[in-house]
Amino acid sequence: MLRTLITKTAKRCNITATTTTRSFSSSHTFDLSGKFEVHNLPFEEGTTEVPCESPEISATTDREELMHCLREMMTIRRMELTCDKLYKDKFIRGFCHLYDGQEAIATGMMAALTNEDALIGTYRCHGHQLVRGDTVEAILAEMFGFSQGSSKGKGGSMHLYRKDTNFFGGAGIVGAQVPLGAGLAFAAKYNAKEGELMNVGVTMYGDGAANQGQNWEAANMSKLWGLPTIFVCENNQYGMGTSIERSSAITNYYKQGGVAIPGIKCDGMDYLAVRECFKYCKEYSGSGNGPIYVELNTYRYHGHSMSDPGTTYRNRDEIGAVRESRDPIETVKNYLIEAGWSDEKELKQLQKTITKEVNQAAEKAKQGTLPEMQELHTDIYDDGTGKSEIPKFVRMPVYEHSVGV
Ligand SMILES: Cc1ncc(C[n+]2csc(CCOP(=O)(O)OP(=O)(O)O)c2C)c(N)n1
Ligand SMILES: [Mg+2]
Repeated sequence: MLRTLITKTAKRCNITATTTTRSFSSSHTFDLSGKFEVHNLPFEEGTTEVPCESPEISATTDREELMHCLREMMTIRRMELTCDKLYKDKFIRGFCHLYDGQEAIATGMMAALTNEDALIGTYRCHGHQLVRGDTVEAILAEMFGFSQGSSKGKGGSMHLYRKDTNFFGGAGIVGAQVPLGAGLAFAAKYNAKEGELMNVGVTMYGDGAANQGQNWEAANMSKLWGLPTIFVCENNQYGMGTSIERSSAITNYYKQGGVAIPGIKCDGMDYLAVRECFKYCKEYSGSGNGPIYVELNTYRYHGHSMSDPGTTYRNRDEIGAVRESRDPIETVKNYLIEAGWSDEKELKQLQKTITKEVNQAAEKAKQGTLPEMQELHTDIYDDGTGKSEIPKFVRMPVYEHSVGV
């Protein structure tokens, strides 16, 4: 079922990789069977059988695409490890949540979406900001609190945004961004052009937020109004200091739509699987079928935040086993080697280059400056005239209008 729908999507989106001009770089098709589970997807036309649970599917790609995504994922990983060090060295302070382990999600998602598809997510947002077009230098400058940073030094690690590529940011309040994502999907539908695939609103949250009441309110409205909302749970197996089994009565987050909204569970450690999953979802929601749930099965290597060593509620063996068997960067390297498109030597060299680039970006970011005092007020109040003057009273009563004055 999913295979059929994805094949159709692939055709319509014209994603079948073609042979490129480089001698060794023909396309290759990789088997993705076992990487998906589906829930309540529509039946194939003319049939009423239950959709198959473990579809066998495949993905076609080429060297250029895999080298590009590897570079991006390695950059995210190196940036996060640099943050870890800079935090310990007290260059970065306050909240800081790292994304190492989850790189295939940000990268794979963007291989299927465009910057016109609005995206909103959690405080664990460094990777999303990078794939939406920001630089390592600006992201690190933001974490240092410098005015050269992505949010002019006023947001920090949790509040990266990028207006020009429709990334509506990292949100600090667990689950609060989910209804905003439905609002972004509403805007996409409102602005849709007749006969064209709609842009979608992607609203991301962690497993720890999956049982928030507001999620269902947003899902219900999305379904009733036929909004192109993609509800994406990055299930990294843990919330803050606790596991999904201890915090959630139902851990099949892709089934949360019950009979109303379908869902897909996808291997979130595999770039190609994530890409295929989002191609399908974009086609499904963008063509007017309403919302869909996605659960990405992933893992975070670091603790929840920098103040969490991450080893009190899980053990080092478990982390080591994931690194060993499911690491998203190693998975892409293996694809490259399997297709005969690269070798250990080239991949080691790439890693060296990226380490150097990120180190240089960090050094440059350190040269930044703190925001001016007046910046405290800019972008805070919008009076609708473009002047954004701060009113004398924001919350206080107008005394002249008060009875008895
Ligand atoms: C409404 C609310 N409650 C509690 C918190 C504190 N808090 C921050 S992150 C977090 C856990 C979230 O875990 P999850 O959704 O799985 O995301 P992950 O950090 O694993 O990416 C909690 C309880 C918060 N920020 N907001
Ligand atoms: Mg989690």
